[in-house]
Amino acid sequence: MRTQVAIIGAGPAGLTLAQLLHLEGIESVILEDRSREYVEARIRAGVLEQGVVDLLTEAGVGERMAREGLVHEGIELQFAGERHRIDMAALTGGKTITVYGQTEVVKDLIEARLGTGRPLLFEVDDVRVEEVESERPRVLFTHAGAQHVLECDVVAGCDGFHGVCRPTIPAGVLRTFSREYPFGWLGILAAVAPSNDELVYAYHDRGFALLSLRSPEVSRLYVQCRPDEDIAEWPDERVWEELQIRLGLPGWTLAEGPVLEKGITPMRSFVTEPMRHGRLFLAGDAAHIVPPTGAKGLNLAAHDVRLLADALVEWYSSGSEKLLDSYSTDCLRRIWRAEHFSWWMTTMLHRPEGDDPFDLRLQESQLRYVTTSEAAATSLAENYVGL
Ligand code: RFL
Ligand code: PHB
Repeated sequence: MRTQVAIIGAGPAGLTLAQLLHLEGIESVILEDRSREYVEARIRAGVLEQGVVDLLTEAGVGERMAREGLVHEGIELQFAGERHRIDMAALTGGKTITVYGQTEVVKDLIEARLGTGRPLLFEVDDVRVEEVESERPRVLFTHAGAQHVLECDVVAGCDGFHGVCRPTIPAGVLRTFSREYPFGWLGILAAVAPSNDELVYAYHDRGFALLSLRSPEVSRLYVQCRPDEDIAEWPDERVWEELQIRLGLPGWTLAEGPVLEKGITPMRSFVTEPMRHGRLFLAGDAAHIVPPTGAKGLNLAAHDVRLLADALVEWYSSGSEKLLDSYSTDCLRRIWRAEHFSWWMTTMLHRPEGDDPFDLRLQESQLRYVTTSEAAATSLAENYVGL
C-alpha cells in the first residue's frame, strides 16, 4: 500500500487534515484504532472559535454546523453570589463562538471522508511508525487480521495524547513541558434544556462548576473534583446537588434531567517541542494538552492541521520546504498563548489545594478585575474567541 500522507488517528485533527488535503488533490490514508461508533460517540469539547467555524465551512463540512450550531456572543463569570457577563462580541469587534459538539464535528468529517472514497480504516491494531528520518517513511499495522505496510512521503501523528507517534521519536530529540493540576472535572450530559442562555463559569467555595450545553434540549455540566476521584462515589443525585450549590443564585433554578453520560477528566498542561521529527509531524493532542477551562483543545488541533495542510500543499506544488520547516515554530506561537490562557483561567476559577488564604484573595481580586475593567475583560474575551 502506498499514499502521500499517512494520517494516524481519526479525531478532529486527523479528519480535518485529510479533508483539507483532499480538497487540494493530495492523497492520504487514515488509520484509527477505535471503531467508528466509538469515535462518533466520544463526548468531549463543545466550543468552536470563529476561525475554526470558518475553516470547517471552507473545508465543505460546515452545512449542519451552520444549521444546528448555536452562536454565542458572551459568557458569564459567577463568584460571590453574582453573575457578570463578558460581552465577547462587543469587546472583540464582533467575534463570537459557536457551541457545536466535537461528536458532531467528527460525524460531519467522517461522512465527508467516506464521501471522497479515500481510505479511512477503523479498528487497526499494532500501528508502528518507522523510518521517519529517511525520505521513505512507512507505517506497519494490522487490520481485519492481516498485516499491512503503508509507504508514504510523510506521517501525520494525529493520534492524541496517548498515541504511538510521539513515543517513536528518539529520546533527546523532544523537550516536554508539563503541569499536572490537583483537580479534575466530573462532566455530565443531561437531557434537559440549558437553564441559562450562555455558558456560566462559576467560582465557589466548594470548587469550580461550569454550565454549558450541546443543543436547546441537552445540557453539559461540570464540577471540579479530585483527579483520582472514584466515579462510583458520584451518583447522579450527588452531582445535581453539587451543581445546585455551586451554580445556585437567589431567584434562579438549575433544571435537572436524566443523565445521559458521566465521566471524570484529569487536568493537565503539556507541550512538546519541536512538533516535527524528520518526516513525522505531530498535530493536536499528540503534541499538546490544555486544561479544558479555556475551551482551546479542539481549536488548537484545527489550527495545527491548517498550517500542516498549507505546508504540504506548498511542498507538493513547488518543492519548497519553507513552510514544513517553520511548521513547529508557527504552531507553537499560538499553542503557548492558549497554554497560558488555559492555565490562567484554570488558576483563577478552581478552588486551590489547601485553601491557601493568600491564593484565595488573589483569585477574588482577579475575578473582580476581569469583571470590572474593560481592558482586563477584553484580554479574556480576545483569547476566548481566538486570537
Ligand atoms: P483526539 O480527539 O484524541 O483524537 C486522536 C485519535 O487517535 C486515535 N488513536 C490512534 N489511532 C491509531 N493508532 C493508534 N495507536 C492510536 N492511538 C490513538 C484515537 O482513538 C483518536 O480517535 O485528538 P485530536 O484530534 O488532536 O483532537 C483534540 C481534541 O479531541 C481535544 O483537544 C478536545 O476534546 C479538548 N477539549 C476541548 N477543546 C476545545 O477546543 N473546546 C472545549 O470546549 C473542550 N472541552 C475537551 C473539553 C476535552 C475534554 N476531555 C474529555 C479531555 C472537555 C473535555 C471534558
Ligand atoms: C463543553 O461544553 O464541553 C465545554 C465548554 C467550555 C469549556 C469546556 C468544555 O471551557
